[in-house]
Amino acid sequence: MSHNSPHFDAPAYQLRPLWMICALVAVVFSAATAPASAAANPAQVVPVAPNDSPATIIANAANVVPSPRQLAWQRLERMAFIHFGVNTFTDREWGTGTEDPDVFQPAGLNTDQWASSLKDAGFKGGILTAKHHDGFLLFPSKASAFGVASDRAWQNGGGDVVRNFTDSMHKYGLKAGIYLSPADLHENLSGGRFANGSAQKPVTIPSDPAEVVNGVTFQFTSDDYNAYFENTIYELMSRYGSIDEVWWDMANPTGRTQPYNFLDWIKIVRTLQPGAAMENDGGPDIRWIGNENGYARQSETSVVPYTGNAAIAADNIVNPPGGNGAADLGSDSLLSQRKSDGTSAWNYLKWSPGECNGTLSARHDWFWHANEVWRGVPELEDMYYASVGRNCTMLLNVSPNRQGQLDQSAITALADFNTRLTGTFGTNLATGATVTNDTGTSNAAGRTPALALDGNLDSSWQPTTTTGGLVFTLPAARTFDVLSLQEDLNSGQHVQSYAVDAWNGSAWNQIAADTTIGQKKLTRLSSPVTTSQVRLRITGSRTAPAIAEFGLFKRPGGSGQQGSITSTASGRCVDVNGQSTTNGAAVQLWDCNGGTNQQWTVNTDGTIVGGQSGLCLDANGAATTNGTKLVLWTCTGAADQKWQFR
Ligand code: FUL
Repeated sequence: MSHNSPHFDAPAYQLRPLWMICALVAVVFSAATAPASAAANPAQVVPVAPNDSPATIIANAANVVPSPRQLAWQRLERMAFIHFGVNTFTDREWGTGTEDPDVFQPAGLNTDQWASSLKDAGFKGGILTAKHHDGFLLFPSKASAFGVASDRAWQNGGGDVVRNFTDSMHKYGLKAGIYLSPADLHENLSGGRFANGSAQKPVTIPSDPAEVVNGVTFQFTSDDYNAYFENTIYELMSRYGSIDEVWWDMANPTGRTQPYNFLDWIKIVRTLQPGAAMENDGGPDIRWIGNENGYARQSETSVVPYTGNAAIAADNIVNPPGGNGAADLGSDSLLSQRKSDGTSAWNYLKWSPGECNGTLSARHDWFWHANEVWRGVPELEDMYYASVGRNCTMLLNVSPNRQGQLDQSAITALADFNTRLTGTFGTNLATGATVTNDTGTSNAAGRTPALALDGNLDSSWQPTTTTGGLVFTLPAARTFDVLSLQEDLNSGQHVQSYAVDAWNGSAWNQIAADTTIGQKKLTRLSSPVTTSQVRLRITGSRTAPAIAEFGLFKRPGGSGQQGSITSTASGRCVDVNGQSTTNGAAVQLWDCNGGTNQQWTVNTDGTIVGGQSGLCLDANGAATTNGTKLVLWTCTGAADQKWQFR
């Protein structure tokens, strides 16, 4: 199931009048004599002139910076996707649009439980499927009866999941986002408005004067479906307080084409929710990463080249070159690419940060299904390092069940994941270091080395040239196995290559080398390093790099995998009786409660170590017979403390 639909429709605005096409042709023919652009001022969109040299384009790429809403959004790092709707009750991933609204019966709906669980697990907000491809609306709309308003089996048609959701998110201080599928299987039914061939004609949005908020109305030229969709966007953006993200899914299971008036949709959101960041295959604010596994590229850039109209690019959607899944969206060689006539392949460069969506479900389900299996800590941790750790915002899907609640097992999975992250990132082991320029490096005025370790993402160390080094002299020898680097995005994304060295007592020893950084780059070392001096070397950058933060971290429990161990039959957790930390403590099943006596580290040497006690899971008395009890015991390295996962 792909987000990037093969039925991607050309947005209506791409149908340009003849005079514009003539003007474009004229530009192409006069390219050889067209002037190159001057050095760009920092901006979210920087035009590329046909004759700009590769060097000019790369120099200008260094001046592409995030809008304030993009910067705020990138710093969220962890968001939750929440897929909930008729599919939850019909056991489907894609619905049909013919569902009886009465199937939707979340008798125990508890959006406070969603919000509190997400907050406890370190998520900054959530995005709810207000309408998935089936077209069923989770809120009462004046524009369609297909939704909760016709659901006699739940709150007698008076329910509003979007209201419950947004109220709970705001109550817990979390961001609230809305997912809306433009493709609509219900409106695609005979007599429906999707792709019905109706004319684009002048409309006022909202259609119902009673829906007008603060006197804001829009005059658009829309066909039946666009007018319908625009009314729903207006309702969602005007009724529920602050909306922080809007997600338009380009998958289209209808098999038919319908023009999407994106520029008008974007205008409604910008007007009613100026702070909302909008996601689509290509913007306007957020770029879909190109897969649904939650993985970014190793060299993930937020500066992407596009062909299109630079003048409207900040409020427009255009697919990135080669599609969202292309291996390279921002290398110097891609940015420098020429057309066959020798002019630049691109019209503009745009700040276009990636979003990595993936599922908590190990089966890659978006909607809840019976006997759902959640990913364990190792997989979630891998996803985290491949998303947040690669300059991408993680959008992890959780699926409320038919009661309208998150399964306790899902909450436990999220909590375990968060325990692992807080256990790793709770203490920056570089804290307290003396930071100095490396030999041969000097910093720009006021951009001192200490700013790379002040915990402030808006202040940064900057050398005077495109390369340079920083030396961190730690207060004492420290052991770490994760490196963290963050650029100061206020001045863009610049770094192209860097290396990190550890002092081994007599020489610098390189322990990591990588390419881009951006909002955050995390590197897991294959084995822990103990040293009292670490050196960062920026070896390539589009302009003088600006390093906001440097961090050294240690994953708890060695390089082992940490989390709870649950019994599939009972859903209960492997637990240490009475939270004992003494030899001989009994190990048993108990309701999962997030306690450290239910945390285990599974090490590569076969030992399983209790989180609270640090003691090993042990066969009592080293017995080998049926019925032998399991206990905790001081780790001995003996065979009765070694376990194999099959
Ligand atoms: C896809 C959709 O088809 C899936 O159902 C899901 O919503 C996912 C996030 O995007 O394109």
